[in-house]
Amino acid sequence: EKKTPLLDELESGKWPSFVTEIKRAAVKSEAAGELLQVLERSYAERRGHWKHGGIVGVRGYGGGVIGRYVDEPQTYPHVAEFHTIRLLQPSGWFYNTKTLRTVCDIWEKHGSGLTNMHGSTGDIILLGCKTDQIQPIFDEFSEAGFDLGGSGSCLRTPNCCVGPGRCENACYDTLEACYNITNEFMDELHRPMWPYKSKIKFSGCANDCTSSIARSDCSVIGTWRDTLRIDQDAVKEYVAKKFDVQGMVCDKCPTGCLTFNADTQELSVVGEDCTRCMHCINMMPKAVRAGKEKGATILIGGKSTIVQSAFMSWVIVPFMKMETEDDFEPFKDLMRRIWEWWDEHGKSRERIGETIYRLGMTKFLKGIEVEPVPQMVFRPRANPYVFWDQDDLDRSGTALDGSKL
Ligand code: SRM
Ligand code: SF4
Repeated sequence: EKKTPLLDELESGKWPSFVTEIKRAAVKSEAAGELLQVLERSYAERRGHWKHGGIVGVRGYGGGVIGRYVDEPQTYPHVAEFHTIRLLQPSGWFYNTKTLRTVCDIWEKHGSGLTNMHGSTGDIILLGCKTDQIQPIFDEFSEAGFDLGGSGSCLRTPNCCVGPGRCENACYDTLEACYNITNEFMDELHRPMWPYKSKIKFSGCANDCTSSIARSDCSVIGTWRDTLRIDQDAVKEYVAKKFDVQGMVCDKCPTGCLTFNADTQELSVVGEDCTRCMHCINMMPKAVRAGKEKGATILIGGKSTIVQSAFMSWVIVPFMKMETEDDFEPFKDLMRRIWEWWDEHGKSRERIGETIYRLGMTKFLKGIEVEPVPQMVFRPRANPYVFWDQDDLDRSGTALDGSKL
């Protein structure tokens, strides 16, 4: 057994270590053993030894498998081909042990036995197999009820927060939405045909547990359109426990729409000023709840750094109902229009946010037939998408509410 002093350092802390796990796998798998050697060498030389190769995949699919080769196959023959397979996640990553055993059994039979549960897009990631094993692996996973996830210039595996599975904050059923919408767009997921990748993430509320706003081209974030519900008896219980309602909640509300009356110990909200940020609910979950009319806000354009820079997604539909299967239809239609516009106008390797950035929001909104609304921008009165009618102005050209234009 060869020594791996640098990797061993990563086993010394108190946290679980991927090195320990790969060493365990190496008892059975020569590929896992060589993987440790390649990694140790990369750490010593400070350079990677992996490269992309030719296109590898399964019949009828364009994505789901990432070709990986080591750059010195003669030194590391067992990882000369070390391809990654992506499998579609079950919504919220719920499994029973039988299913997990099935995944591991198929993978140990044909691949390295190493998994990455889960990749940060959401897939079940199976690390390391040879080219001639890809089709048999896929066939067995198909039999077991699995399908490939996304890779390449296609829709990537949609992802959701655990939502109503375990969380009382969820404003819509993220698990159902993710499952239903993934099934609808299987073709877009498996057949790369766009300028670049496109991701959808479903978060049940503005806590955004999937970080969709920074990590997906389309964020579907749960919200409500009526007013926060406040249980005044529960507010009094917080006060009795010396919780600082004024300092911790009202003073930190980003729009200053909450008022706490210290005499009556009542909390009140100006509903139309609330941006549904979740701060008060997070701080006082027993006293403050979302409204009753729940749905989702649709945002577009989030992504990582390549081409322009990292973008956060921004609002294009302030509120969409998401209660029943029928409610998903307008969302699906919207996605089709968005992808069609991007496919027509986007340059190669440009994410949708970058195409919008280059051509302008006005063109984008026209292209996808969505009316501009004030929620799309940070300060509606200083934005280029909201136009004032003469009726909105007095004779001096000042808006009727007195604000400067
Ligand atoms: Fe990624 C490229 C792995 C999630 C942004 N990503 C790659 C490549 C192809 C780079 C490479 O050649 O080494 C990696 C393939 C590795 C392989 O052999 O499998 C790679 N990305 C991963 C995974 C496996 C990391 C992980 O272990 O979690 C994640 C996918 C697993 C899964 O399907 O679940 C993974 N990549 C992400 C995320 C996070 C997310 O999806 O939530 C991002 C940021 C969000 C975004 O999409 O912008 C991300 N990966 C990128 C980018 C930059 C894209 C951009 O527009 O700026 C690249 C570069 C590229 O595509 O050339 C990239
Ligand atoms: Fe719960 Fe909101 Fe997090 Fe989803 S995003 S798990 S609904 S707190």
